[in-house]
Amino acid sequence: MTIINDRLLKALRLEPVDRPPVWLMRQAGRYLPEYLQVRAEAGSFMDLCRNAELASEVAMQPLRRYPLDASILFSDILTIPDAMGLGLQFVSGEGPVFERPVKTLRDIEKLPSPDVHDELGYVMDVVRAMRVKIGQDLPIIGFSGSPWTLACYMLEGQGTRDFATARSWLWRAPQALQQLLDKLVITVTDYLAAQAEAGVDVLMLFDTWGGLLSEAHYRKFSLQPMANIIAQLKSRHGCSLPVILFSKGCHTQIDEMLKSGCAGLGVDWRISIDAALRQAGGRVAVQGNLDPTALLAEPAAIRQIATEQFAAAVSQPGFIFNLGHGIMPQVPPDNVSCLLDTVHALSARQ
Ligand code: 1CP
Repeated sequence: MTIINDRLLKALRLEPVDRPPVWLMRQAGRYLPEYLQVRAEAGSFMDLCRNAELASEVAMQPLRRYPLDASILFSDILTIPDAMGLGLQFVSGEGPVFERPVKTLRDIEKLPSPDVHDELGYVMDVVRAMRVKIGQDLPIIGFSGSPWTLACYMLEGQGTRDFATARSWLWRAPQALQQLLDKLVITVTDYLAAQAEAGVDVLMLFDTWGGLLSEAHYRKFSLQPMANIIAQLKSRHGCSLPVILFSKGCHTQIDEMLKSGCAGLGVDWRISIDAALRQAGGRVAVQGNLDPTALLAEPAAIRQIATEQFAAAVSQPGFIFNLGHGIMPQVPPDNVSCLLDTVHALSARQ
């Protein structure tokens, strides 16, 4: 079945588009009052993720407000460690916490490789419910955390500023860490393939904490596992959906990322969008990269930033307009309208 608005799919194939596709990381979420209402109705955040009707509803909310060119599965990256038995809790005001973090090599050896259809079937139910609501109008982006980013939370037990405990494994027990990453490669691959079967059109790997690593460690412990996933999606599952690879804080590694087999690279604001596009050199699409704090500015400043970003990138093939990280909960929804209206007005003038 073909998708009616196929700008994102075309950009990922580096084909010409009438205007760049636009979507925003974390476009569904706490900055929207209607999201907070549905979350309250669901009970906890995980109850929301497990409820296909409500999760598909919150995925639709930004599409009703804004002219977006893609939807994204409503779920979280931490569903995989939860399915591996770590016991995920969202403590209000503190974010995710695992009841049983990975502490020893024995814990890694004991970690089950979950059957994603059994343990994570609720995620595939959300994909199918989203497809019913979206029809063929827009592509749906499925996603997973990268093995390294998932390992960060599994070893740390929660989000922290510098993930020092997780990083200490790089030095204390690199082989055990590798064993954990190898297990995660298998589960992430199965999980993304199951999302593809359920009907998503694009896959994205969120490697939020790749930028905590040295260049050499990034290549070995973050990028290589992601490249393995991309290769195994094809070889083990015959899945050839485009994969967007987003390693936050890793723009010095773009040349290495180009070898991963990805169709698109997400970049943050530490590199200018034209430099990132130039470096990608028409080999992969580039998605990004406005600093999300720009959405806390006055409308005039938002218009100016968006205009500069757009002018720098619009003429290059494979440009996907996005933020360099997720929308923050304190962003006024009107500022998101201001950003998107500006981008659309600029597109119309092309
Ligand atoms: O309180 C609430 O209502 C929960 C807030 C929330 C939401 C809306 C969390 C908890 N996760 C999500 C949804 C989510 N998470 C999506 C789908 C929504 C969309 O994009 O429209 C996606 C793609 C994610 C991915 C995610 N979760 C990442 C990778 C991207 C990133 O932002 O860096 C990470 C690191 C997480 C972990 C996580 N889940 C939730 C929080 C608050 C966090 C961050 C924890 C930390 O600070 O370390």
